[in-house]
Amino acid sequence: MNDNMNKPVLAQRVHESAWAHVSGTAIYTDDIPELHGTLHAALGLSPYAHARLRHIDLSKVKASPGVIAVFTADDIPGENQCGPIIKDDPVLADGVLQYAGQPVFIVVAESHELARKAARLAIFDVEVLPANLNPREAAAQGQLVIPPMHLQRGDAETRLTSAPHRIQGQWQVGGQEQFYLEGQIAYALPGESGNMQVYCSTQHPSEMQHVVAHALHIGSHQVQVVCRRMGGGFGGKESQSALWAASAAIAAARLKRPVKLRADRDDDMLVTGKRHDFYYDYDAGFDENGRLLGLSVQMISRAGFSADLSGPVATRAVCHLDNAYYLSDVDIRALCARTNTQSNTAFRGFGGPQGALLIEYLMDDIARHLGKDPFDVRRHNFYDPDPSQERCVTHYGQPVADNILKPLSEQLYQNADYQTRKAAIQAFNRQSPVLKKGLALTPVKFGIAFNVTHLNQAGGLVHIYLDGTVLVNHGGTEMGQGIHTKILQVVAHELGISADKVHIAATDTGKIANTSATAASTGTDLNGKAVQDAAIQLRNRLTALAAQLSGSAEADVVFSENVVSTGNWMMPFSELVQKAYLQRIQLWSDGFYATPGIHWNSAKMQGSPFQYFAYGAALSEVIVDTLTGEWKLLAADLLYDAGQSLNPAIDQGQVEGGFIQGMGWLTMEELVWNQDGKLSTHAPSTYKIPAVSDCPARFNTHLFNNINAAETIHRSKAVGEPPLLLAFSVFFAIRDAIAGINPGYRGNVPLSAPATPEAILNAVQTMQSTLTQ
Ligand code: MTE
Ligand code: LUZ
Ligand code: MOS
Repeated sequence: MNDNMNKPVLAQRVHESAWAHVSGTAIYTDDIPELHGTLHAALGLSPYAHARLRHIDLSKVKASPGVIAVFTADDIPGENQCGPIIKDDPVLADGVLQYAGQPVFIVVAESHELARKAARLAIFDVEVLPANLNPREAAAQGQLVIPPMHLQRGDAETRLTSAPHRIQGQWQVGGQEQFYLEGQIAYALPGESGNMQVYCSTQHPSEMQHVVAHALHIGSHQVQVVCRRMGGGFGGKESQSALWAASAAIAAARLKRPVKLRADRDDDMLVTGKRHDFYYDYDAGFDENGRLLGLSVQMISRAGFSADLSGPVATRAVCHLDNAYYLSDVDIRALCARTNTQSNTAFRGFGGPQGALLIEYLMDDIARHLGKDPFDVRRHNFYDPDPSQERCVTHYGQPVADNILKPLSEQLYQNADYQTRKAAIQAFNRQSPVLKKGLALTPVKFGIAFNVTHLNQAGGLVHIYLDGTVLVNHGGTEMGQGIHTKILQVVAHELGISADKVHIAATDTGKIANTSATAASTGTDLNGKAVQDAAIQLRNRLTALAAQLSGSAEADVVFSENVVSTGNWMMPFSELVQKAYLQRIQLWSDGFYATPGIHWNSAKMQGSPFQYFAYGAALSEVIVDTLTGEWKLLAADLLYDAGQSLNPAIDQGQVEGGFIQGMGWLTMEELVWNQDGKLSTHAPSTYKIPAVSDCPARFNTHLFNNINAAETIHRSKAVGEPPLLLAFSVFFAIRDAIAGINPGYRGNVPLSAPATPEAILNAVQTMQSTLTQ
């Protein structure tokens, strides 16, 4: 890869930590040298899905070798609470056990191993209560963590009854474990006057600061949270790092010693929430051409025992039910069911994938019902690109003003040879009784901005030192996605200096206050603009000085390649900085950004919640073994709209990674709870995520040539989450292969998601039975 020093932005550049990552020198929270006297904590977990806790006998825990102390809910100095929006999420269970795996006590010992061993020795005296493990049943009983949501436009009921064709049914999609490689971890260091410093692997340092302050009953100004990087977050460290930060801090405050709490994989998976599994009831009416006329949908999500982020996740699901398609007459309900399982949370896409997947399922069914090509039906339902047309406004009232669905998907259709390959697959399937191939081309439209409007703000802080080097702080966190690299590029560009002169400091609540989570794919959009604001202020001050020193107009001053020049006059950037210092010019600046033009009425579910849309399309080709249900992805062609990409190398990595992660969700990752409500898939031995060997032999990723219509940082577009939805093409290619068993069949191919080999085999057998009928 070309490390382009001359062109800091809009150019390929290696990840700022790439060398440290591959050489093992990158410092993660667990690698921070431990202070003398550091103790290690582990959590004691509930063995019951639902029970009243009468008494807990901790004598064996306390007597276990190396144990220093054990803390329960009663020992928390402040609030026993870590719910991000609704306060229904205790740090430690108090009185009632709400899921198997819920933390009940903290044990602190001389070593990590000794703490973990002791944590198993508690004796629970409980009254077992009936556990609700089924989201459909919970919703039917009115067990919801927040009130139901309802979005309505037009008259779905009338359009459904008058439609020439109608399909009704139920479907569901499974959840997904974030499976960040670095597990949850926090290292709490007590300071003087009751202050607390916490190193934590988190997407949301400010939220950790506030949760710790409340738990310790101190002010937020007494808590400092620092995160240099995460080994992945994927949404799982947006709110749910709080439990770990609070527990470590509570123990550290009580013992006045540094305490580290590092979850091992099993505990991490048993304790923390995942992507919500969704349960759908749908009723769709359409015409002969496959155009949707009316749609009524109810979505039930598994919230788990508490609300966490289930509300905004459901809102995003409702707002992405359209994916790329105009919905004239719709009625959508969303229910967040309370179950006695982990509290589900953010996961890449944040409900968007669960909403959009259903409409893609319907597009596929409509095409099969009418005997049409699924991509033809899809493009026939696309939003109208003409902004004066009614068919360009989303069901929540936002016009799709920057619609490039047609040119983008047509480009992929042509370049990836959809027609030729479809014909070749049909020919292959005719002569191949056991192995069947399939393909699918699916589009993506994804709204960019937090759907909670006030979260769309960010801060930056830029320091220029006297040697001309620059230190940058901003509110975003690095989880591997490359935000620090992009931020560094933005600052280097504004100051006309090479990237090696810029360093991005660890994210620190003491540097930038009241930050939003690095989430909703907005990290670079928000923080990039904030640091640009700071850098421009500094450049303006230096420009005035350069104009004065050179006797030329400010408009003629150029900052480029570590030199400041106008006409014949030039001066190294570092020299100009020293001159500025001697003239007592301020050499550091803050910056701020708030996304303009967005608004949202949550009661009506109407507004313009997104700043713009990101688009993409994918064509996947698979082969399925109809005797075993095994399958393989043969080829994937991905096209993604990153606007003017700040860094095409990083964006390509995000597109490929998101796609493979989405493929894992829809085809191999399966969460299973046993009849007692214990998650039995809590380690890689039983929970299968995609590996390198699952990448297709033909794997083409391209960025669509586009410029963001919205005025974003260098007109780039967000890239973190939307590519996950490109994996829909894999699921529907598998469905297409199964349909190949009986090409004349005009019904629903009954494939459930995830399409594991078992699910595929079930669908194959059902399809085979249609042959003999
Ligand atoms: N990429 C890597 N390597 N690791 C991650 O944890 N998280 C994803 C995405 N890409 C993630 C990732 C999620 S869920 C989000 S919201 C975005 O990155 C957040 O970063 P951004 O806003 O800077 O794109
Ligand atoms: N909204 C959203 C949110 O669209 N994405 C998020 O990650 C999020 N997180 C918290 C609250 N609202
Ligand atoms: Mo990403 S799910 O918004 O952290």
